[in-house]
Amino acid sequence: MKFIDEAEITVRSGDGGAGCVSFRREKFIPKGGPDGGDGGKGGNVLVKAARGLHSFYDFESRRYFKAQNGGAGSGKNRSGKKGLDTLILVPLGTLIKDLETDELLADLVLDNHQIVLVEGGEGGKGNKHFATSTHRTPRFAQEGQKGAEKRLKLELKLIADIGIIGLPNAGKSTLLSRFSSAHPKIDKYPFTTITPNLGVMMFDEDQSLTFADIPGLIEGASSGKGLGHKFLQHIERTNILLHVLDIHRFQLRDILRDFSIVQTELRAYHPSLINKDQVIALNKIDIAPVNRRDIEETCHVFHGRGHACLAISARTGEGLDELKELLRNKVLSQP
Ligand SMILES: Nc1nc2c(ncn2[C@@H]2O[C@H](COP(=O)(O)OP(=O)(O)OP(=O)(O)O)[C@@H](O)[C@H]2O)c(=O)[nH]1
Ligand SMILES: [Mg+2]
Repeated sequence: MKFIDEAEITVRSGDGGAGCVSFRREKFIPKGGPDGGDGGKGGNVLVKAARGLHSFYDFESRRYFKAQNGGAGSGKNRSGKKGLDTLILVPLGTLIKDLETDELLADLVLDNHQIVLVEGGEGGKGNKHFATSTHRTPRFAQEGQKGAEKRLKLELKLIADIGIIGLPNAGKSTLLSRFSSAHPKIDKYPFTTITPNLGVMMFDEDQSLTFADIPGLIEGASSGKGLGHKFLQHIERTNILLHVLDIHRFQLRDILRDFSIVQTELRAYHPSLINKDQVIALNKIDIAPVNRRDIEETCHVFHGRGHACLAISARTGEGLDELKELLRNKVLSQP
């Protein structure tokens, strides 16, 4: 399914139903008093975050959401029906802004978190409310209040525990496919991944880690090179970054250069990304001309910069159990 992380929609709540003008007309009760019922309240438009949704795909085909109007009141003090609410489902991590003012109205990060976007109009009061001792036969009732309309901008910032980052072709998606049941596209060309992939790694019944695999970054991504850097919004909320470095042409200098290209791009997007805990995965060890000392030396450099570091092969599976454990412990030890 197509991945879409921006959408504009219009929501409109239901109008309140009109109050009713009516008088009791029963046999043997001449000159009955007013008995016009109230109009029903208009329906609300609500939004709810639902696990299992990962994109705004549905808003491609529907951009206008209207709740039902309230029913009019009727005689014999019968109130009008309340208008039905309209519920919009969005992925976890959806930000809702007022399109005109850019004001943030909601940030839905928890499953089932629900808010009212526009409240339905109140129903009008029936004529029975307007009877007084001096005016016993009010021939008027209130109109229902009109519903409200809002134009909204939706933005998605995925919720994941770990963001997988690196240059194109480093093996990010291969790693995601190893860690989860996700089936991202994998190929030997750069920019195979063009939109983020989410994957969930289960440890046991109630413990899991969610990974976000994003497109590759290249030098100058922040000024639009490659696929740009806007997709970094999807790792903004992760606590840990898993930085995959391709070491198949093993040269410490090249590895450090690749690393720093990505760091520079992260910083250019937002300096806070640099402060995230970053784990280094030296990938493609199966084809790298290295021995243990080379790896130790390389990892030593990263340790010196405060990063955990492991050599792995996303293809053969080497080192992956160790990496899983490391990530799990890191996530578990977070506040
Ligand atoms: N030999 C070897 N090849 C690997 C390994 N991991 C990934 N590859 C290969 O490297 C190529 C790129 O893998 P992807 O997983 O698509 O890389 P990516 O980082 O997601 O690339 P983009 O989506 O383009 O940024 C594919 O041909 C993979 O089969 C590994 O551990 N060893
Ligand atoms: Mg990929």
